[in-house]
Order: sequence, then structure tokens, then C-alpha cells
Amino acid sequence: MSHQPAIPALAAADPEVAGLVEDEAKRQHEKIRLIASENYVSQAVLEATGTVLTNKYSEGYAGKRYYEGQQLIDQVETLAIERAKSVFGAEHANVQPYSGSPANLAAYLAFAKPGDTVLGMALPDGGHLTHGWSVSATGKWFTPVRYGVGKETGRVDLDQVRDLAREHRPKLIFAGGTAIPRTIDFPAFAEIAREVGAVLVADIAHIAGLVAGGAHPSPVGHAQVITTTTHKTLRGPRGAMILSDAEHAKAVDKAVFPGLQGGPHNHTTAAIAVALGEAAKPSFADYAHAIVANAKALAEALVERGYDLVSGGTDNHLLLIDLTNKGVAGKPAAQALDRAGIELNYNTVPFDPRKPFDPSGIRLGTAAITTRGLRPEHQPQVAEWIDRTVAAVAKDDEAALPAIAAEIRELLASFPIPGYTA
Ligand code: DSN
Repeated sequence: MSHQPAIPALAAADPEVAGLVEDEAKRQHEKIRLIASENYVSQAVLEATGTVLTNKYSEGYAGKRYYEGQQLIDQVETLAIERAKSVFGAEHANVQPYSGSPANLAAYLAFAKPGDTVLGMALPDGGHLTHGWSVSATGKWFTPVRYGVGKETGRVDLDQVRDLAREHRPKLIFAGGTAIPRTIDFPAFAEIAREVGAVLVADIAHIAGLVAGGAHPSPVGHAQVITTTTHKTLRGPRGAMILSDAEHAKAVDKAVFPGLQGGPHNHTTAAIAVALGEAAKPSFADYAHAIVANAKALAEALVERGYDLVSGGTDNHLLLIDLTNKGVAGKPAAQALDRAGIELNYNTVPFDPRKPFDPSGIRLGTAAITTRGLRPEHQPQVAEWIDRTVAAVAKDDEAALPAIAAEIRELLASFPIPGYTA
């Protein structure tokens, strides 16, 4: 049983860290991982992240660096950029943002000034911290206005978006978020942004792999600026990219470097290039559609068991469940599910009467289980395990959990993951 690629030098030099890495690989093998923002990267992506490219500084862009020795780094970054443009059909790509939050901050730096008004989705309704939530720098340094979902529909309220945009004339409008189970209507957002003269930023961090694989409509041609992490449904390393049209390209690049960041993480850039190479293959389109099929099957099985899904279901990889009708809060449910072998996160639900650190809901996603080969026919069983665990929490029956974890380990033994050999 070991991590793949093998880590003998690490084991010899630092058994303490190596032991933790080995244990984490085993943990990832033995759990049903349903955290909607996580995945399993391929072994090729893992190998790229562990290369000598981590040794190199390369502030600047290809052909215009502030350090020498960029003969090969320039080629790596150019490859990643060209693949990103090709996979998404974008006019411009910047692959240097360290992760999603810096990518979004770069959009602010490029197209707004401190104090300017920005319109984003409220965090409890499914938005992201960096879309102007009060505890984030973006909420402190800019003037945030927030839209949400309809109380009855659980879906983004585009009438509210339009009304708020007309009233507040924001410089930036963010479309996208972290807990949106339904298709994002990029053309509708674009129309609103055009009307009020705002730059539309589509944050597709969650759905980038679905967009790449044709399982969610693309924002290209609608949003002038598109930010995304690379490690969720896109199945790359932890990192981010900004795509844009040609008109906004220069401002995006200037904001990332020298505006916000120093040297790019070249080992990550290489791994992003590898992931984008994988995303360009026809098999990735099958993968993206399989993620959605799994999410829909899981949603159906949970609804059959009386679970209250925000918006009633899903169009993408993500399910948001309000556990109020089960008499259990999100946090104890998530913690018990973890002990039972199912990893997900507790989450606020729209109009949640509870606090963010102890909310009413849980959030699930199917990107990782789809990578390891689970299919719609497995989802009724996954739903049954979730249901048994939630029922155990309601009855304070901790003793029920180890049996569930054992059943899960038995099923998953037939579904290997990249990164670990059992
Ligand atoms: N933490 C990411 C997520 O889980 O959606 C967003 O930052």
C-alpha cells in the first residue's frame, strides 16, 4: 500500500512527513469523497507538480521576464496558455494566479478602484467570499451589493440582479459561486452587465470541467473576464486561471503581475498544462457528462428518501441539502458522515436561520467519485449510506457508523484512485 508516485527519498529523509502523506493517500482511497470543490488528479498531474520546475523564479511573462534562464519555463507557460485558450475557446489566458481568491482579486484590481460598487452573489445563497462578502478584503475595500436566490425556487433571482444593477451601477458583476446547483445563465448576466456598463466576471471555479467537457454552457462570448480554479471539476492541480477577451487581456495580465503576485508557481503551471491536455481529449467530455449524471442520480435517490434539496435538484455536479426536516444540523451530520466514510462539508442554505459555523445544510459534489469510476447505478447505495448516517445522528447512535464505513471500504476497493496503490 503506497502513495503513487512512490516517495522513497521523502520516506528516508523525513519519515514523519512521508507517513502523513501515505496516510492521506490511504484516507483518500477509503472515503467516498463528496466535497464539491475536490477531485483526484491523474498521476501525470501529480508527477508534474513534483518536478524541478518548483526551483525556478520567473516573474513576468514569456519573453519578458525579470530573471534569466527562462528558455524552458517560457515554453511550459506558453503551452498552458495555448491549451487553456483552445479548451475554452478564449481569446486570452493568464495561468499565473496562485488560486481562485487571487484570481478574483486580480479582476478587482484590473477593473475597479477601492470604494467602487461591485455586485456579487451573497455567500449564504451560494456566492463566494471574494464576491464582496463583508469579511473578505473584497467586501472591505469595495462597496458590495448582493443578489441571492428566490425563496420559492432556490434559483438565482435574475430580476433582483437586474434591479440591483440598475440601482447601483456596479463596476463589476460576478456570476458564479460555490454552492449553485443550477445552470448559470451567462447570456442573461451579460445583458444586465451591458445595460449598466459593468464588466461581467464569470467565476466558473466549480464548473470549469463541465464547461470544458460541454456539460454546462460556456461563459465565453458573454463574460469579458472568466476566473477559475484548476482543481475542481477541471481536475488539475491547485491553481487558477483568468480567461478574457482580447480587449481586457492587457489589464488582466498587469493586475496578476506586477499588480498582485510575484513569480508564478511553475510546477503548478506545468501541471495545469497537463490537466488541460487531458481536458482536450474526447474522454473528458464523457467524464464531464458522467459527473452530471451521477449528481442527478444521487439527487433523485436522496429526494426519494425525503431529503430537501435546494432548488429541488441539480443541473451540475453539486447538491445542496437542507437537513432541517431530518431534525439534524449540517455540522454534526457532516462530522458523523466523515466518521462513516463519507466526506463532505456543512454549508449554509439560502435563508438559513442558523449561523455559518453551525448551519442547516450540507453540500455534496460528484466530481471525485466520478473520477474513480462510480456511476449512476451506485448512487442509490451512496444515498442509503448518507441516510443511515443522518438517521444515526438523529438517534445519537454513534455505534452505527463503523459498519457503514466498512461497507464503503469494501465497495471502494474495486475503484482505485490515481495517487495510491492498495
Ligand atoms: N473553498 C471552495 C469551495 O469549496 O467551494 C471555494 O473557495
